Amino acid sequence: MKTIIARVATASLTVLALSWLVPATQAYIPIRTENENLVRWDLDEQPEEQPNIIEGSVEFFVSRRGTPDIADNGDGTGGEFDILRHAFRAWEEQPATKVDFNDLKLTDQTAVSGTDQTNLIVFDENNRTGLFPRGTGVIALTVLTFRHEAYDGDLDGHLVDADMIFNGRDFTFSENVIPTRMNLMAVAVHEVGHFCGLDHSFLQTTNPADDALRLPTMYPFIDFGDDQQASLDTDDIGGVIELYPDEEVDALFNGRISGLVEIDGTAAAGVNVVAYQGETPVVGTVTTMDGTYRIFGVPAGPYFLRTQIIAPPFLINSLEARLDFHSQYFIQDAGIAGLSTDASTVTIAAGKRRGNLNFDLLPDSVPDFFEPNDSSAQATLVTPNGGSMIHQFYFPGDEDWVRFIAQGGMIHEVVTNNLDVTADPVLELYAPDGSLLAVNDDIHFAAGNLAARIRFTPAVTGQYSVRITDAANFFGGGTSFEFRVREIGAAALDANGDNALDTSDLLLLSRNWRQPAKGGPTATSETLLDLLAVLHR
Ligand SMILES: [Ca+2]
Ligand SMILES: [Ca+2]
Ligand SMILES: [Ca+2]
Ligand SMILES: [Ca+2]
Ligand SMILES: [Zn+2]
Repeated sequence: MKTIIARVATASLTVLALSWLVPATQAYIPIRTENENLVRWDLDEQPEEQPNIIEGSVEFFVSRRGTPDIADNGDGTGGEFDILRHAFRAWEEQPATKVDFNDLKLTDQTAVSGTDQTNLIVFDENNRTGLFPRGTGVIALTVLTFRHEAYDGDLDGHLVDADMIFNGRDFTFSENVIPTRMNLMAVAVHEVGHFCGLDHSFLQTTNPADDALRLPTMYPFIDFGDDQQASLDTDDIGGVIELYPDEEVDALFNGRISGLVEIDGTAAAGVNVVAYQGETPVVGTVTTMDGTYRIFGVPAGPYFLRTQIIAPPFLINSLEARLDFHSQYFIQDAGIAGLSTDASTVTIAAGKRRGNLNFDLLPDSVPDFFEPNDSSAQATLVTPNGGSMIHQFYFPGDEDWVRFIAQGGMIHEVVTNNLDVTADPVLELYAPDGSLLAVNDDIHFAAGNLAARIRFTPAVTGQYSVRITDAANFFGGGTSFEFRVREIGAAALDANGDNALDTSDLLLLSRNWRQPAKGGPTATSETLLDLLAVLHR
């Protein structure tokens, strides 16, 4: 019998605590061995070598006791058992990945062991596993045990055991979304991501639907009654494709991106590289020790690539994060700010690989191209609907000024996004005559979204200015964020007057169209088409 030399990695899911919720951008990260090989199941392994892989499927057992929180049929069907089935299915049903799981089997076993080669799922109601000390806040844990060999060892990183333990003592799990309970599906889909070999991802952006943060499944925090992590994002899917690609299917939909990141000419590990469509981060990853990165599962289409500073090291035990750089931007000839060549549009075609997409970044001790921009006289001129600028505060009390020409009668938005670790920007908007028009600190503080946003409709065309400061006067590495000026559309189409154009305006206008007010202007079908065009721009 073969001796298993194993390393153990644990990854936990923690209750979302606002004081901890430091918005930072980070993308999917596969767990790696110290030799940087991927930690994953070898689906080709035979049962005599690896008893929990049977004909290419990973086998797992669930303690017959389940959880008392959710009613089931008593025979391993219904309730929590079906939720766990669906959680595994959420990953294996992704077409571009080969990862596959057997249907769950029931067991009387409740003892967790990383060396028994039995993948066990158990709800721990009294901390008999010893994994949940009082006050831990940890909702669930996945303990991975994998082989450890020399760098070129064929077996380095092969998973041999994965156990998933839910903290049933401190948390009540629910089948539905209940504000005081943990949605079991959301927690389980996250844990199955670890079971596959994925680490946490911090990719986040403002969700236009409710101004809360939109998070991938592998985000390490979850709140009571929140089920958004039950459905996989493109970022999660990119991770599982890297681990278990179905090359043929993947090539039908997705391309891949790779390159090298250097800071001041030196290879940089632990730097986030993220592919954006428009202003939305879609998928990304983190550079390895030699500064290279590979992003899998990039849906065909045009992208901007950006480097981002990743989350604070206390949240990441596997990587030395680089926090001391900024992406490069440049000022075009006309004095208008633009993206630098490191963020030119990259078009990804299905089945194709784009290599050598390299970054040479400046250390953050070098002020970015927009500095000095510390007064309205030094404000950087930008065009609405241009790319995002990445700003950072360089000294205590640093302020960044931006100016732009806004057309009268058009709704505009000045907005920050993708805040780094300690950034908490505040926006002040000034009229052409220098008077203060509006101030905003946080889009949605209660939901943990510290980004700032102001929407307004200028009566007349003119030059408006924005002063950006940090709410806590923080500066240096970790205070970067994106800033953008958008022209949203004509205020005349904003039927409900909320400075946004969306389907509620469409509904109001279409109602007007069907029932024109007597003697008033009649909206035409042409107007509706115009509105649709604006909405989909
Ligand atoms: Ca086990
Ligand atoms: Ca400044
Ligand atoms: Ca803020
Ligand atoms: Ca509206
Ligand atoms: Zn986790």
